Amino acid sequence: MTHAAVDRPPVDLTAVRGDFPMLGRLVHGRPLAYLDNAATTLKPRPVIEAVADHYRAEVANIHRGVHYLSQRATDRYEATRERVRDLIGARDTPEIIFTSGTTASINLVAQSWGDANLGPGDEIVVTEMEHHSNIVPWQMACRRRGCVLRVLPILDDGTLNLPAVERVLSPRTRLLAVTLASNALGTINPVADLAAAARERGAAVLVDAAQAVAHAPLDVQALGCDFLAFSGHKLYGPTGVGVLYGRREVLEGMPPVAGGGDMIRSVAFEGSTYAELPNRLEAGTPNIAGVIGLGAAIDYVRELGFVWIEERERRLLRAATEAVGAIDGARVIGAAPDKAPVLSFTVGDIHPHDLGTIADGEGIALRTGHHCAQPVMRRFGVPATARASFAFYNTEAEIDALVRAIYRCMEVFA
Ligand code: 7TS
Repeated sequence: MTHAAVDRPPVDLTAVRGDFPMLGRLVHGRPLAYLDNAATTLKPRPVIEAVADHYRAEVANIHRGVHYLSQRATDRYEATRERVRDLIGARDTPEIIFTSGTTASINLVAQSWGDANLGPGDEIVVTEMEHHSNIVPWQMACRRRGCVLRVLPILDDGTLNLPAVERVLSPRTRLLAVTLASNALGTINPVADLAAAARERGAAVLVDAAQAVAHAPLDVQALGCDFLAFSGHKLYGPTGVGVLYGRREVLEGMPPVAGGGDMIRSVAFEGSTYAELPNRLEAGTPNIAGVIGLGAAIDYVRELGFVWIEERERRLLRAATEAVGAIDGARVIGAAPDKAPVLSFTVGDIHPHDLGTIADGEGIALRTGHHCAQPVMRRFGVPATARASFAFYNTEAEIDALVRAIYRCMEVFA
């Protein structure tokens, strides 16, 4: 990767913030403090321009025209595939499959790989901190294939109960599906170790990198995973585009679940044959502009460099954890030593939705609810939390504004 600290001029935060048009807008007459980056990130100008340029001047479908524009669109689309390969350290470019997002990527594996590889009595292991999109597709696969879903529990500090790995993994484990970073707790999981334990038992490993991809460099070889999924929109890219990485040998064995254009070698009524990877798993016209926008997002992030991004976000998370943690009655949920920049909390008996509403009035975008991780809420005995999730463009002043909003809320609901 090219994110070494050496040879890089210091990053100018004001200039970086200037790259994001949304940071210039007001909400309820207040400057926007966007603290919902775990839900989706704001988009920098190069991403917006890449998408707009495609629609303004370069519209064409891919993989099918000899004409100039079609070839150009194809080149740009395929150039993003290569950028993704490089970003996550995959060996081969055809190991990168474009989908509509993390959810679609996981469902593709559950349906295609699941139906080809799972049978009655087989076990799928997930963790208690998974997003619903890394639980429900496996429950559906279990129902279809007669498998059993097993769960790796969470400890009080929001880390995984690692000694339980020996008990939960078994010779019947066919797949470990685990998130690299929790959207509700922030916890970063020791995925490489978990993957090694799963591989020892002959199980495949799927990594949900939705909450990790924007915050730290990824390396699918070092993780030792068979699959990795992420969404473009959490990496400063467009919505409606995502990635499924699959190890080539594993992808080769996966039957397509969607048939149609672009995924075939030849079609006859007697029977059809399928194209090679990656096209075999990308039926139909994809989100061309979205993929091109994702390419611009990857360039943008790598230009900033993960050294700076990690340092900046670590500082923001530390400041926010200290400031919110110091409020009387505040309870921070998720105290793992290694966290993505996510701060989940409750304050006394105040309902998180009330916190969210008061914060909204101040122009602060705060997420409240179960964060599509209801098992986590149940584990910690809360119906919901308020969640501030940070990106490198956030500021200490925005954290101060959050703290002021919490105090205001405490006054209102005293
Ligand atoms: N996995 C994790 C860990 C996530 O945080 C999310 C989305 C998904 C999967 C699904 O991603 P999608 O792009 O396919 O929807 N998480 C959140 C969130 O925390 N708030 O809104 C979406």
